Amino acid sequence: MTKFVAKPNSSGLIRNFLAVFVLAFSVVGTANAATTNFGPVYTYSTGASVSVDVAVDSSSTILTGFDLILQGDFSYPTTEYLGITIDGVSIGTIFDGNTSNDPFNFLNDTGNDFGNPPLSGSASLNLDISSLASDGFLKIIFQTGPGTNFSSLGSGVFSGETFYAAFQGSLTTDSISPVPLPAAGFLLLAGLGGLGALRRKKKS
Ligand SMILES: [Ca+2]
Ligand SMILES: [Ca+2]
Ligand SMILES: [Ca+2]
Repeated sequence: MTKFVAKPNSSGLIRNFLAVFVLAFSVVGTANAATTNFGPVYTYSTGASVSVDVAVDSSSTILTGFDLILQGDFSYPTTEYLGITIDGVSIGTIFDGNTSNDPFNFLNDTGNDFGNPPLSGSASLNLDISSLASDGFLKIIFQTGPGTNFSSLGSGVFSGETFYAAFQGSLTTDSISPVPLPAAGFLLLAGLGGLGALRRKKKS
């Protein structure tokens, strides 16, 4: 007889357990995506690097996207290429004709003559930036390859300025809720402890 009485109670316990389980993991999984635009920034000399500080939420943990629009005379893939770093971490080399050493989707990984029309590409990333973003900034550096030879562009499409190369785009970051895993684990344990207490109460 007690066996039959126990059945509805135990299914209630399972429901409670699942509720605590779902709560614990939904707290951990809370994410906050943000996209921040940068540029345009310019270079006025051949072989120069161009840097831009992108303000990001200091609690950002993952860099998930990098959209880039640029104008510059990168028409010789063997000598005219562009290295990209974020806070010193290499993202890859573009316009070197090698699609396997960068995450961007520029067609054939090649630039164009005199930078016209401007080229746009995007990259899906999964870069841990929890330490890089803690100061609230990600510094992008565009480093032109040593063999890059720019021809003067009369005026660019970005602002009418005269420059050798121009860069603009956006970074997309994600931040996981600061609720740490141990806290979620504690919730789970508390839930399980509650179940044990209920069971003991029923037995007595
Ligand atoms: Ca490449
Ligand atoms: Ca930083
Ligand atoms: Ca060139």
